[in-house]
Amino acid sequence: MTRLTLGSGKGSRAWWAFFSTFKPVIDTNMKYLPIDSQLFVQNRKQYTSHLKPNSIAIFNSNDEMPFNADQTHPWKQNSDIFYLSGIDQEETILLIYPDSPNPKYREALFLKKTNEHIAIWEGHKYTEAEARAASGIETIHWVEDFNTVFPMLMNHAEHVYLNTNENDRASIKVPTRDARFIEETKLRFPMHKYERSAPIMAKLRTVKSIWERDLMQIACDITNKAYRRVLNFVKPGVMEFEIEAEIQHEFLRNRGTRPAYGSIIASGPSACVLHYVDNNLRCNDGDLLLMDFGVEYANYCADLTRTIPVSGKFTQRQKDVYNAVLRVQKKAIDMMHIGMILKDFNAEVGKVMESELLGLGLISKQDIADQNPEWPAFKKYFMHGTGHFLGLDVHDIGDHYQPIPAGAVLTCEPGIYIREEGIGIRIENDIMLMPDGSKYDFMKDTPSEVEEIETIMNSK
Ligand SMILES: [Mn+2]
Repeated sequence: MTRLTLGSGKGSRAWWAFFSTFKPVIDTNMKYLPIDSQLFVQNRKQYTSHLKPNSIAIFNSNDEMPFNADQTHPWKQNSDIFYLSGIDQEETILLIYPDSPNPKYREALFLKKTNEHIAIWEGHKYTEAEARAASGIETIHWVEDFNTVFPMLMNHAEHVYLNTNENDRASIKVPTRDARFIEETKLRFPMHKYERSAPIMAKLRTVKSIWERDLMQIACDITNKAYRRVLNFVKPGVMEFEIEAEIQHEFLRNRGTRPAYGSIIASGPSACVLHYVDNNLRCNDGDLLLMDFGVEYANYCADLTRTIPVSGKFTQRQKDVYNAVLRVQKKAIDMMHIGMILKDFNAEVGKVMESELLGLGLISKQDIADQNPEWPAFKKYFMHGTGHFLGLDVHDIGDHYQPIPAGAVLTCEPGIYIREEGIGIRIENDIMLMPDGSKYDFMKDTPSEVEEIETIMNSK
């Protein structure tokens, strides 16, 4: 089996160049190329180091959500089980029991059974050998064996770590497989000591390894290609959904799984609607076009925003506002540092934005003097935060109240939205805080200067 080593730290260029010549040796059902299983081996090692003695931990896949008839919604693996196993398949269970009396069950995977019949009707599922190679886990069972193995191990374990979705932004309306498993297990084994995996996962997943950085760089490179494609496509009269289609085309032909979130393709006044995803309007001459999109590659997300002139040339007013946003973004990236707290960072960037808005004549010194400290004057034109964690999820897990560790990846996305002028501008890059104090910009090759944008848009 061909394994690519992504951990060399030499960056993604060589890896990217490899794309054109690479012929996958194994026939997996994934579009992305195989990932070095060391990533998952190391992740499990770190996770295990946080467990109390004699603990068993269980992680479940996400459900396939019914659509209509016999269809299901597009499926994404649960980020935690993927992070710990690399297995990208529904109905998977991961068991971790470092002190298992039977060493075979220090770690084990339970997978959806495959056979010739299933392969013909549903397509390829992991074979035992493939699951072993992808995860680095030796013990592979079919999922129906779980109900025999698990109770037997539970008789020896003291603590049980179960997984809950504790993302601050999540509003959970449907019980997940993990949630149902918690209910069943607590009913069946009421006398065990239950613990939460979520705080451990948040801590671990916030810090990206060099393997993860390389995967995220691939996602950002694909996203950059889509952006450049669009720069040569946009002209007055095109529909927003035609632009969205160009982006999707570029995502898929580069092994992207799908958009990491609903693409925002917002021309003119729509750009002031922060989560505009209708994408059904015509792009008019003289308007700006705000595009917020990113691909999902190997479950990792890119998150890019660029704002361009539909005509290929900014008006003076658009350029002034645009450059104000760009200056705020550059200063904000400079201000990002290991140990910062997200809330404080937002407040500091707010100060920079305040002075730019004064310069543009959008707010006055009096507005600032009279402002409500809970909702400062700059919020009228910049009403969202500057950044969020990014990784396996676009709004990735991470603690907003704790100092941000080295290895964290955050977006940096200031914006100015002037509804009365039909101007909405946001510029977003993805930044990793490197252990040496430097900042790694995943979007450094994704043009954001006025001149670069205009030059590319006007060259064909
Ligand atoms: Mn974002």
